[in-house]
Amino acid sequence: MSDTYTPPKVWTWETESGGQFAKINRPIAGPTHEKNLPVGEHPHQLYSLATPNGIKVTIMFEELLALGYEDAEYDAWLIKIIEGEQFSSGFVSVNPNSKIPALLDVSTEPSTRVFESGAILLYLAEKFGEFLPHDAAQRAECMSWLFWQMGSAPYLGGGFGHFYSYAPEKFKYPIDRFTMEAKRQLDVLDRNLADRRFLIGDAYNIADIATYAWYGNLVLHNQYQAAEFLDVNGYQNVIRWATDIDKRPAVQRGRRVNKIRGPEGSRLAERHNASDLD
Ligand SMILES: N[C@@H](CCC(=O)N[C@@H](CS)C(=O)NCC(=O)O)C(=O)O
Repeated sequence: MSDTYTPPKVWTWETESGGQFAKINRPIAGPTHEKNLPVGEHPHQLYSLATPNGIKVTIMFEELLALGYEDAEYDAWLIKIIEGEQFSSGFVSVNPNSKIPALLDVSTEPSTRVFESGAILLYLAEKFGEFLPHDAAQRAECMSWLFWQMGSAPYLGGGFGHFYSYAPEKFKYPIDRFTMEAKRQLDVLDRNLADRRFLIGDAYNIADIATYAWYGNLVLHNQYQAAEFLDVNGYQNVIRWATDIDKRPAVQRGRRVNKIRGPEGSRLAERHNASDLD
């Protein structure tokens, strides 16, 4: 093996690690600058970006609105993570972990902050009584897949995606390590979906929304330009499930919110009214 590294006794933060996120990565938490977040007129203030974690929440809002819940209206403010906007004092007060998505529900007194995409999905599902089974066994299965997604995707994104796509130099060891895991996860999903339409059976719910945002993107939208490398066609049940979800009007709307890259018509930097998407 070439280019081996002998770690020092104590790691120190000396140089940028390279790569597109090098400028924003820091080994410390907390705000870097004072700036308040904007607040619009709707009950829900979302601070986000259309990454896989971000679109989970915009899809959920659009699904709730599609069901007719007018009080699921939301303002979606753009947070440019590449410019470090997640480190403003305002953002940190909503999410001390400085990562999108972050939600402020201003319809409660006092306002309720929610961070972590899985927690936001659960909060909204409970608030509106939708996309979360009432039956205890079904609910447990839904939670299991939701938490499976939350625990698994960091290996796909922070592991596979980082070393295969973002790292300035490519090394076989981490790419092999995380490709193995990404493919294993796809196989877990594929086997589960062999005899189920959605992750827990016939009903679409927050576990599907969360999991589609990552694994649907991977198999249908060539996330990390890795569809061929991962041979995603080997996971036909995942492709069938993701295609079904991808066609939903609310999913198509939610995917466009806070999106700043891609063809015009596929992106909407901020969303403050339903008509912004029409
Ligand atoms: N577990 C978190 C992960 C959120 C996350 O990693 N967000 C990324 C974008 S997808 C981010 O904000 N990165 C900015 C940073 O790391 O500074 C969640 O699901 O909400």
